Amino acid sequence: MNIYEHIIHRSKPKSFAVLVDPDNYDEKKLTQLVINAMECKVDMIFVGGSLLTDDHLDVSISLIKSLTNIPVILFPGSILQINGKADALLLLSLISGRNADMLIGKHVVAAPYLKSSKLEILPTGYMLIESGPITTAQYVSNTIPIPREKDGIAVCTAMAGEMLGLKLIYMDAGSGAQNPVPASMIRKVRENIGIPLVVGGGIRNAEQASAAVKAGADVVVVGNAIEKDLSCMKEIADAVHYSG
Ligand code: 1GP
Repeated sequence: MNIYEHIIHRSKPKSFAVLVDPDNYDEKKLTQLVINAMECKVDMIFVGGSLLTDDHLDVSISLIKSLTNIPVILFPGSILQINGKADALLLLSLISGRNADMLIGKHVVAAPYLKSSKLEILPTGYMLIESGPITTAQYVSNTIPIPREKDGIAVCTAMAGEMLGLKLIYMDAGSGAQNPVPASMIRKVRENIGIPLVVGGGIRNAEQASAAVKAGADVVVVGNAIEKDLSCMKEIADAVHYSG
């Protein structure tokens, strides 16, 4: 079973993904993270960032792969973050924005590299949701996020993404967001699409993770909170796995 089939067939429990920004982990910290991830039954490790400034991506993926069988999925902030040592790649089309490069341009450049890699490609409708102060993802992508009270825009955007043939919808408040994606918006999007829904950005505790799952998230992604305090991984993982 490939990673997408695994997500599709797994209605319960929901999946928990930890996001690793390679700039923020050294070898010791990343090793500890992976050990904890195995103990907490983390389902996927996302690797990437809107803006990587150190050249740690390759070495980080190699280290994770040497320690665990948890699938490693690239969450690329740019085409520089393609790496064949990972298992899969979220091919993100930034459908909440109107930046042609992020919708299709970068994908054209990346296509031949992706085709010759063994990466499983996960075509993903990526939606940035307003979350407070401007996030790095919003700034770097040069796009306006969907206003957090405009559920209708989010629903229509996700529906269009599904109709275009995208296989996942990822609603992201942005890494380190002040506020996570509102539960009401997650619920309305969930009610109107049939493909799996990934939700992340600004989720810092079990309560927020549980709210996302109860609203309909199939995959919950947490990066910053775990980066800051590894000890919160267990309760967030349990909230995702047991709230559905
Ligand atoms: C960001 O959804 C991810 O793209 C995770 O966000 O780092 O805020 O948990 P955090």
